[in-house]
Amino acid sequence: MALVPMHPDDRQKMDEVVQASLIAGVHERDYRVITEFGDVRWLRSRAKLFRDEKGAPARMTGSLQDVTRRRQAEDELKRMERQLRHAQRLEAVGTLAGGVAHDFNNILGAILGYGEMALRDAPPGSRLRRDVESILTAGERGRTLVERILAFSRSGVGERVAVHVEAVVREALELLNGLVKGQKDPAPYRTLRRFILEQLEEGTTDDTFPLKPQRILRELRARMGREDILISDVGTHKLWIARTFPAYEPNTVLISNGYAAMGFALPAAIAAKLVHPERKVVAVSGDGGFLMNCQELETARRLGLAIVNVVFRDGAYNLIQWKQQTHLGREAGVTFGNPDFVALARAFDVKGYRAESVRELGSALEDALAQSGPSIVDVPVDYRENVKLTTRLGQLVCPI
Ligand SMILES: Cc1ncc(C[n+]2csc(CCOP(=O)(O)OP(=O)(O)O)c2C)c(N)n1
Ligand SMILES: [Mg+2]
Repeated sequence: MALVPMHPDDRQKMDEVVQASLIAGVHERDYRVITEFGDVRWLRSRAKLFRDEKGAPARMTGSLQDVTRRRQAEDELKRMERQLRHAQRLEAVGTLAGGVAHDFNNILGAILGYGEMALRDAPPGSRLRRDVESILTAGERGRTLVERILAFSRSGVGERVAVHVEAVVREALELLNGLVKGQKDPAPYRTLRRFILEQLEEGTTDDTFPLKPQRILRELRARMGREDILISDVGTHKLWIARTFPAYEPNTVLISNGYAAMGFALPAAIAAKLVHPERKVVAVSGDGGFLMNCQELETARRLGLAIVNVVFRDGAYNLIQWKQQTHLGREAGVTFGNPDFVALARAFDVKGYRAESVRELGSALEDALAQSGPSIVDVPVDYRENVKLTTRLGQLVCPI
């Protein structure tokens, strides 16, 4: 071993390894050598001991492999891991510092903002003025510090620009005033209100069967209190409700708009009743939408929620049917058969009513509204007056 130009730092350890292998019989160890050009290279020594017949060490045979590249790659990997850990620690410190600095910046905002306002009222030369100025100077120093911390954490602070809010608000008000000029006239709103009431009134005298939407809604409105809640599903019935059913208090007529998901009314009514158990809650659905979520009758019954489900029954997806007729002059795939809704109610062990006349509708609603659990009121509807609704509304929307 002495002949090998071994790195002096590895010599002692290698001697120990060789000594130990005299007992163990083998060794494997990496060590460094210094070449004639002064480079350091890594060698892997693997050796096996052979003994004579008396068991004394006779010779050692083995191999030396240059593993410099592999060792360098391993060292590089370790160095990079150390660097990564260091960077992660710095990142964490930066994030923490950035968070603290942002909070502190907000606090300083209040100190400097109120300080500046206080300075306006502080008489020149007064002690108050000097004190406030000292606060502001300290605050400004704090802000410089915060900016440095934010720069360190690489999250900049927004530039402070004085905004004269009063001027902006005044200008906006003037603009708005100009826009709403002439709109303050309540006449168009009176017209709309009159239209809504007229539509409902029309229902008063119309006893034809199947019932017209206005008539059904009038019967319903007459039996519901101002704070009671009506929830509409999606379909033609919704248009009639949205346009003609008066709401007296906020959030008492809830309608599935936007994506307008059918099947909304019953689950929404369950929620409404849970929130307002003291109010009456009515869910109005078309037959199509009601059949999409009628399994929730079980939920309503289990929770003991008095919800009246008025089902506008026309055996069709009327809103779609109406559109097809208007745009194409024909229809396809929009009619369907219904179950017996009274029997369906019985199957869920809830109350079921069928209105075969206006009078029956009135008494069914009264009875249903007095129940302590959920119910279905099946109402055959005649949608032939839909066109009347849109024509009249078309004339009405323009003046507003
Ligand atoms: C989940 C869902 N599917 C489809 C539609 C599209 N859509 C809107 S209204 C409507 C027909 C509604 O029929 P119905 O519930 O019987 O009410 P009606 O129009 O007959 O009053 C359909 C299919 C929708 N809004 N939501
Ligand atoms: Mg329908």
